[in-house]
Amino acid sequence: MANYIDVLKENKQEHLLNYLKMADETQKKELINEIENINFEQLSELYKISKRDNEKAIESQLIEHVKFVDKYKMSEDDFNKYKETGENIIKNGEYAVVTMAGGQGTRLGHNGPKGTFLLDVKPKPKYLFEILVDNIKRANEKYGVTLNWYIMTSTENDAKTEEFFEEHNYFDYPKDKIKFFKQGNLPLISEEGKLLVDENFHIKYAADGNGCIYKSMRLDGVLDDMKQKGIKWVFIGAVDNALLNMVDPILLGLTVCEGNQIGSKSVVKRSPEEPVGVFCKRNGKPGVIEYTELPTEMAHEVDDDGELLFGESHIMCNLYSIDAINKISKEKLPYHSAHKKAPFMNEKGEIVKTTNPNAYKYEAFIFDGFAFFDNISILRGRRNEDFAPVKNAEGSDSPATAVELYNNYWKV
Ligand code: UD2
Repeated sequence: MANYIDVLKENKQEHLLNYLKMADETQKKELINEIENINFEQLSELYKISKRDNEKAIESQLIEHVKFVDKYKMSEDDFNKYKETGENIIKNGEYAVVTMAGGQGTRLGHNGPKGTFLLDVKPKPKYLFEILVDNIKRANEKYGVTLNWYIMTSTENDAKTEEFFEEHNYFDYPKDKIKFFKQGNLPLISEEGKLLVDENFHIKYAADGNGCIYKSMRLDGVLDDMKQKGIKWVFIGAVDNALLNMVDPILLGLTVCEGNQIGSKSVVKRSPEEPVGVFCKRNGKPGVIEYTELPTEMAHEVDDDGELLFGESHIMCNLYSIDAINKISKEKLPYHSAHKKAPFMNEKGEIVKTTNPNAYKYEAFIFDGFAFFDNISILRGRRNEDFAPVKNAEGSDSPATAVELYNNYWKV
């Protein structure tokens, strides 16, 4: 008896044997290979996470406020000190930028990598990746450098992303200054704890979250490449912010002058329900509580001036010393589960598309890396200068809202 059959039975995944009976020889061989590579210990850990009460977990932690510096309330001396400190590092070629582009654009309804979404901005429509490359080109011009740009993709969108850059000739950016690297995957698990199979008889996996970027940077040689190039400070940002500034000497200078290894930019939360993480200290360490896990009453708590107590929003503008990334890359970040609709093939060979969430997806969150440090520098910016997310097809954080913010900022 093949030992994978025993292993499946021991781990309550014997339903996969029925798919083996249905598959043709090639599909059967591939599925057995996948079964033999399942990390069953991780599988049971992940399934336990989906049963965790996140609100209770947060209520059991000491949650305190985290200090921030408002870019528009600092003294001119401080501003100039941070600016000079940050600009010197950039001019010395010790700065690099990283874009996390492995997420799916599900909420946007865009068929393809999110960075390939065409935003109808003025004077001419631009792809999200094009907006980012223009941001880097402006910094290159200003500081007399050619910044190295590292782009994290996922198994799902890697090929299409690289094809897109080839088709657009890397937007005339020097090709040898752009390096793609891939994040990993984690299995989807049904509500009953079972692995799902797709129409091609493959076990269903999904990208393992932007928190896996640190490990991927180490395993994919990005960290070594940066060290070899003398990079000392690294910005990591999202792909879906039309006002993202990846080269902000004030954020860099503030972090260096405060003697911190990590920094991040914030904006004031728009409303208790805004789908952003909020900065705080968790058990004395810098952290972010994600919108999917922030207890409702905490989200609505206000201070004496009526301001949201948890209103300092994480907007995916994160800064690290190279040593900080190296340190986090060797740590185990927690996984978070999300209840998602996941089409799958049932044991009759039918493709099942549920109207309600039917499975759990698991991700590590980038800001959980902050917990390995005592402090973080937070620079509060302004929404209309720093944050124009493109998340939903319609309504808030949509292409329409991002286009308006972008056109107003660039006064076009
Ligand atoms: C993210 C932040 C949230 C807030 C919001 C602002 C996290 C965990 N949450 O929420 O706190 O800052 O953005 O818009 O970051 N990505 C990958 N691989 C993955 C998953 C995501 O590269 O496996 C990238 C994705 O391409 C994007 C960024 O991470 O650049 C944020 O992704 P998201 O859409 O999953 O995060 P969101 O909007 O739920």
